[in-house]
Amino acid sequence: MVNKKQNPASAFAVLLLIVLMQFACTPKVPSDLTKESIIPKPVSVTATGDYFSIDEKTAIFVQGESPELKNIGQFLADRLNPATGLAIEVKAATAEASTGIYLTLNGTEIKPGDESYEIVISKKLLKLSANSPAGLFMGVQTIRQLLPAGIELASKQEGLWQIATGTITDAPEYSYRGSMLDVARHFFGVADVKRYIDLISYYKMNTLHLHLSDDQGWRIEIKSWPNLTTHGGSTQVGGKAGGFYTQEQYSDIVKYASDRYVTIIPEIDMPGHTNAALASYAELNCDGKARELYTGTEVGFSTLCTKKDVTYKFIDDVVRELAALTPGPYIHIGGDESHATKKEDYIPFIEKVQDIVIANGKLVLGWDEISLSKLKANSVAQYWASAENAKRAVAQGAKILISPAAKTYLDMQYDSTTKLGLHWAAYIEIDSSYIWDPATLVPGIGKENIVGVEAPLWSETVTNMEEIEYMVFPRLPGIAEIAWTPASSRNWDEYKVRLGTHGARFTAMGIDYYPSKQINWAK
Ligand code: NGO
Repeated sequence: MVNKKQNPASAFAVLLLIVLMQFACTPKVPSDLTKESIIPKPVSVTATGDYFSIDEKTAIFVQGESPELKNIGQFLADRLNPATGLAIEVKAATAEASTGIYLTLNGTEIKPGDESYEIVISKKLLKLSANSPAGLFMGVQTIRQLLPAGIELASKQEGLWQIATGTITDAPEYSYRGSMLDVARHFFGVADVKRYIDLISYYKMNTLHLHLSDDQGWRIEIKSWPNLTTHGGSTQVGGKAGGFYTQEQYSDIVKYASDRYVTIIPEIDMPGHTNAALASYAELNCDGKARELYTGTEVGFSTLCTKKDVTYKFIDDVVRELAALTPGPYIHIGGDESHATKKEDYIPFIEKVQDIVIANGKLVLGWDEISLSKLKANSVAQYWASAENAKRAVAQGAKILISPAAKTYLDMQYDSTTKLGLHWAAYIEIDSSYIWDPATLVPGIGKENIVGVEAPLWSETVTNMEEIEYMVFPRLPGIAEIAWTPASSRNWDEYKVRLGTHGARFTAMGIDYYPSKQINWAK
């Protein structure tokens, strides 16, 4: 037997190699919470340099027996279980939890509209607290973004599920943060709308405005005027079959949204953009003759007959049925581009419709043209094109929803090579859609006049979910951040790095996004 003499130098090299290999094989441990790429950017993040692990011992504890809190806990468990392969359970906690994930309300008084939250992460406990269930939900969306992108995949992934320790304190700048989906030009079914709700709420948007009627289609069942959908909903741009939501389907969308703390705002556009209604009921036309269905993309040729009593009976029926389906405060009455309505008819029409909406227990939201009429102080004008209109609304004491076409219209092309979309307002690349501040956009309209920010997606050119996603991502996360994060904490050079890391999240979520060259995308 040969007694091999150990060479101390080679023994040291082997040892070093073992140590290095271990280091290389250990997945990267997150240890600095301030380096996480959270969108929208939270108000404050501090780090304590350690990490919290989700593993087979982890449970989600929710304070007390509240079914609403349990649902939020279950929402989180359902997001964590597929990729981790764990079976994390949601348990009612009678006392403050000391390990695992703990969801709790502060104090005894719930403040319903308060979306602020705090997450305190230590080695053994991740504690999420808020003043309302909505705040807890916002915090849950942050927790998802603190884990590796693979957490969004539907099947079990190998890996360690760790979150850096520290504290996140957060609250939104604006209370209305939303997007609009035009389901009238092209119809999108319930499953697509639900996915859209999931995608916008991931970025803490809390409002989805549905553009339910236009020249090309009427998309919501109105039981007292059934032809609106059977005839008026039968087609869409391009001439293919359209579609509509039954009231039961619509309520299902409203409930799905509300479980994600998203309010649905229904829009019935009038007096213009009404060809589908005018084709469905002859009596809504001044000449008493029904119009042909329309499948083109021109605007500004149709108008309800503002002088007939039946028009207001029609509107009252529609608003009453819609209000009954709508837990949110607003009914959107459109009011844009009524080029076929005389101004002297338009002005009293909008005032009458405003009264009808209020009599049905709701508040008015309308495109900025409605400021030509006398607005109630609790009505809201949606600024899309005319600063003059928006200023006139503010002068009347009304509030503004900020949706400038040249910044927030998600149907605008990224550049001249984009295959979908329009460019009448601008080409909007990612930097342009991010670098602006709602509170300084229009001189004379400040934060105190603004309810929030909305990014509309019009669908003249957009026909399916992949196309929706391509136009909406990656601009929507930036608009969501503009609405959530104060302008003083936002900076394009820093944001574009954070957005780049979300490329891996988009991929994991199956989002078909526009891979802008302005961003260095994580795969
Ligand atoms: C305009 C018009 C819509 C178009 C959209 C296309 C408003 C408020 N009215 O915005 O009918 O679909 O542009 O970008």
